[in-house]
Amino acid sequence: MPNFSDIAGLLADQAIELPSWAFGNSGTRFKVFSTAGVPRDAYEKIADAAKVHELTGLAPSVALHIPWDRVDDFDKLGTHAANLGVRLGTINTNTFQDEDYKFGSLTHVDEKIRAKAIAHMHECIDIMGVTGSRDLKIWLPDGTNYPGQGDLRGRQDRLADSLQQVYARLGDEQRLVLEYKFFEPAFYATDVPDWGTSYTHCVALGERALVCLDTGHHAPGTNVEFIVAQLLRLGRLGSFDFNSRFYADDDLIVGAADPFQLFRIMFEVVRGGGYGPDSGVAFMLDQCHNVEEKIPGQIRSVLNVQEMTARALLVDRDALAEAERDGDVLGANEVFMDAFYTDVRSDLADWRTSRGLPANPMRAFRDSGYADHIAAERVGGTQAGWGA
Ligand code: AOS
Ligand code: ZN
Ligand code: ZN
Repeated sequence: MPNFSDIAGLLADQAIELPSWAFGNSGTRFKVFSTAGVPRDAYEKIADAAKVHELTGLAPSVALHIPWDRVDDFDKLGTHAANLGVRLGTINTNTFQDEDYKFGSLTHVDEKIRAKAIAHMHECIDIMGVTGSRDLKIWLPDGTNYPGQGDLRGRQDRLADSLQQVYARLGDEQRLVLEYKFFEPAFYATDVPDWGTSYTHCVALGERALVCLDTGHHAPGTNVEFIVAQLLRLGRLGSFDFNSRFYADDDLIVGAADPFQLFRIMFEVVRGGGYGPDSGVAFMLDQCHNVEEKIPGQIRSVLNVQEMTARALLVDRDALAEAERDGDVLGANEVFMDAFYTDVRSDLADWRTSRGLPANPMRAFRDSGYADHIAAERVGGTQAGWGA
């Protein structure tokens, strides 16, 4: 098995984008709990995200959600981010919080509402022009709750047409990433339920349309790393929304529910050429911290991704290939598991120290006084949350 020193250099390539909404209040349909010091606007969300990057060196960009993060001057927001050592990343569209979208957005039968959804996405692309963002991320709430409620085929046809109109607006350096989800908020049929549907639409659109894989958006038991391998093989894996789940779209801290799955996913990423600055794969978190502290929740998340990436990089690929060729089932499995069971935590602490980062970012955050500082400072105004 390689030594940690053999892979240490590769860890410098890791960049995980933080979602602005992770710093706001969030909850379930039962209750949204509030937290002291929660950001009141996009500027404060970016400040919190920058703190995560300062302590971990792993999170150089922040994804925005429109309209939640709409500001008067995106140029100014970009400068604010740069001053804090981060940049603005993916722009997420939102067609799920408007009365008009009750029966769909890009798939709607009413041409006026469909045009409104397309116009929203065009506005997001215009914002990308100012923020310098590469990716427009589309997740749709579209779908139906009862058989017969909508014409499944007609909805696909309208979706294809709408996506084409959105895609046509992209600049040469910009990309569209289409996220899939098998259920919720629609419970019978979702219009982009799986990677195959997303892939089919992306291929029809063109080279700059790619699939976004949210790790929490699959039926229980789905082999997610197989989908990773397949999309990389097809050259259409655009981005990850990382989170973890016990039951459905739980949006819990990535690697918390099933670290082994995260390891298997990162192994396929490395195996398939998806790791590294030029891979074209964007690694993002899509999480909500309902009961735990939000900034430490994000720190824990990026550290979990780093830890499983390090273990995935430690797999002895030559020994694995040999065992696979020889039909040595248990030998191959042992090579794989040896890397998974390797505790890299103290090596990672040394790696951080060598780069001028705190050995223990969780403790460094606790000791920094930042939580008390924002709790005292951010009083009044409206706390921004999921949907605010
Ligand atoms: C929804 O389930 C998706 O995961 C989206 O990525 C969504 O835009 C994001 O969770 C923010 O609400
Ligand atoms: Zn997502
Ligand atoms: Zn989701």
